[in-house]
Amino acid sequence: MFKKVVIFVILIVVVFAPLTSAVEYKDEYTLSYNVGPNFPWGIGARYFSDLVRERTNERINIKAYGGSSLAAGQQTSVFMMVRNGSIDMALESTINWSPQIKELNLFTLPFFFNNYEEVDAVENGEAGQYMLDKIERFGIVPIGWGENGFRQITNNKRAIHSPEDLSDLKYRVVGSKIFIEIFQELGSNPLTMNWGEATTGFQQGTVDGQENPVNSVLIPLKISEFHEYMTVWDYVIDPLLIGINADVFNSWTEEDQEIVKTAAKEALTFEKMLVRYELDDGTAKEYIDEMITSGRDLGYAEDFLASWELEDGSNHPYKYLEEQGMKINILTAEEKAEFKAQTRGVYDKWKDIIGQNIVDKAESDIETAE
Ligand code: X2X
Repeated sequence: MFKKVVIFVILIVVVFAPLTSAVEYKDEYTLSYNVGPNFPWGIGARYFSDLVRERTNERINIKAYGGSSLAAGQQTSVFMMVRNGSIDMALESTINWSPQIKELNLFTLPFFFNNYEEVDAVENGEAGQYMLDKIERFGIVPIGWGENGFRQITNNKRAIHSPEDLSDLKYRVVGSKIFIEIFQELGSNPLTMNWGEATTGFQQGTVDGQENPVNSVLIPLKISEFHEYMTVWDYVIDPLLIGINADVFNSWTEEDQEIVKTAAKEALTFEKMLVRYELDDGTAKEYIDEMITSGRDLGYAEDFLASWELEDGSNHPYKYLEEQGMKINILTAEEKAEFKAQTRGVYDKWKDIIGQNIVDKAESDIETAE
């Protein structure tokens, strides 16, 4: 009997050992992001991959590719490529994934979000969870929220105070339907372009203007070289997400999955604070300044801040752009109300497309957090 048990145990070990040992790891994993390495997305991607490499003792090596180059610049194709495994993971704007995950258009409902507290409440609340679950059902494991920021408009013709000021201007927008509809409803002429073509469009004057967040894109892009006017209207918020192909994620040990998740949270909090630097109530600056002096080498983030330092050594995004020759106007409450009223049709239409249930969830997330 004893002999039989021993043989049985040996058999079990021999047959199942290959299944229980970890699946082979790849030498390198690809991560896609849109825009360049010196932009906060690039900095976030680098910080994330550094943390993962260190904490997994180089078991997981992530190589980040900017400019959506893994998708030949087609930023709205990245979701499908992570899904089918041709890219392992992405640090991506919710706008670029919104053609596939319609709920992500919640962030682009015109004038829905009023401040960062509301954005955080929705990301960390039921509405945010609903979106993450939906992404996961598509075979991508989302592991944390970062940020591109509230998107502002710039152009080379005039300051924008009312929808009429926009009416004869050509605007570059991302290839996502809701953007086209918002600009059309405002009487303007939107043109869809991938980010990779947009700068050429500004240089050659194919378009008069564009919309993007300040710290995250406009400052590192040096928008003042193309456009003289910026209008702060905070009309939509643009979060980022890190999402990993589910087969890749599941090929890692549980311990490594936890390391990757924690690294994403830390790197994305850092990235989020960088894009809110001097645009919030002071929390972001305090956080970043403390991190930079904490001993860890975050030289790439220091270089980013140094690239838009004012003469007195401080950083302020609007003052900096003004020093670069831009004219900046922040919409008054009355001016904003006019834009909000004029885009109400898009809001109502998209509320139905996104789903009333998720809009309700978002509203209650915001109320609960207050
Ligand atoms: O294309 C844009 O405008 C950008 C860089 O903000 C996004 O990827 C959404």
